[in-house]
Amino acid sequence: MLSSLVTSPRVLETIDERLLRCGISRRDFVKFCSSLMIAAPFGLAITDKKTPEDVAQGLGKVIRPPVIWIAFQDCTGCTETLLRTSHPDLGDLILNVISLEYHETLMAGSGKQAEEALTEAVARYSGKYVCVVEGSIPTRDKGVYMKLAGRPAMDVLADVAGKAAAIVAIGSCASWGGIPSADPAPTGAVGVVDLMPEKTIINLPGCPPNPYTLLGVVLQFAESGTLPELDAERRPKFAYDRDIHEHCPRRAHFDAGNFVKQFGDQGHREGWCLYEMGCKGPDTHAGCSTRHFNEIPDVWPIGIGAPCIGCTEKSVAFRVPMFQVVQLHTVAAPPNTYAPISSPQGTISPLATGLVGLAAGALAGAGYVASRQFSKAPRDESVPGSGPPGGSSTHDQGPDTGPKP
Ligand code: FSX
Ligand code: SF4
Ligand code: F3S
Repeated sequence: MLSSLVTSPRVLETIDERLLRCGISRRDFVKFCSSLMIAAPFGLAITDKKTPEDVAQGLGKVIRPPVIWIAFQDCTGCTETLLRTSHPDLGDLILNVISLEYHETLMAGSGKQAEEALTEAVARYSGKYVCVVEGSIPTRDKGVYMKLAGRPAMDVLADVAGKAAAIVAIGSCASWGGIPSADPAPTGAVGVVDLMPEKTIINLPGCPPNPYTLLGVVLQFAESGTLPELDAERRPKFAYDRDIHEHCPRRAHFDAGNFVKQFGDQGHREGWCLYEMGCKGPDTHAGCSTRHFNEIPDVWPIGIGAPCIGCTEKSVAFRVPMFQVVQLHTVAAPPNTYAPISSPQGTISPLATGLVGLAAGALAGAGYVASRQFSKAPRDESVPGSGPPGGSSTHDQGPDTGPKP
């Protein structure tokens, strides 16, 4: 992979020229294009109503977009997500499709040599490159908490991102501060948009985000000079327009009222809904439920049995406690108690008639319980299911047997 950084020629090549020079087969490139289409199925000009071969043909003629990647307060997970593909060849291919001019984690040079490489790349492609920013920027005490070559991160950002044609803030840290901005935010960490709101910035939050979203945005920009449609948080709609809950494989369990009550319990082992364990899926816009990580089916938080923490949402991740149950805004809370599907048959007697009356009463009672199920939480009567699992919420009170006196 490092070869991609070391052997960048002075004149930018088309993607086809580069792939030919590096001996990458057409077949591999077409496979890559189909992955791109699966990951970005809606709204991308480059993938709209085309076959993978069409996309490969169009993209092959595109000049490899110069990308300068700078990193601040982060865990490097955003870089890892780009390269940690299940097939090493794919990571290599990604670095051949874009022209990565500077990336301090991946490049061989360091110190003065690396600084010169950055200065040179910014000067050579000024106004033409895509600047990818990873990590949040410390602002407290004049940004003294992070310096690169003696300059505060804020100054490096202003210089490098300031001369870019477009800026991609990759990850939640660069989008809005992420983990470093969690209370008490000791470094005054913020996202790129907080420091340069007037610039062309696309936010790709996620901790980490899906790498194909980055590739989709960068390649569309390189091909047509356009950007995908963005939402109010400057996230591309094609990747963030639905919530996790809408397409979650555990949704049937949510609707049926099958909730995990405790990590490791029978429901957890059987893949039941993680709502009561604090899953933020109903409040989180992201494509993870349909586009998993590392190209491995089921590799995503809920897929491996962990609740979604809402990592793409500025107001949720690292703000709302991880196991706190969220309010439901768009869907009705399912009941934990259902009316029986079949009822006993037999001759009708005055006693049975009386029982029917009782059953009707019980059903009405069950409906009442269901409607009250999520409003019995200790903290806020109006918040469905609020209160941490394991606390005094409904699920640790044993089976519901009807309205309590
Ligand atoms: Fe932040 Fe990226 Fe989370 Fe880490 O570097 S978005 S901490 S996964 O990786 O910036
Ligand atoms: Fe899936 Fe979470 Fe919704 Fe349950 S609450 S269906 S686990 S997204
Ligand atoms: Fe993040 Fe939730 Fe997806 S935690 S990775 S948005 S499942």
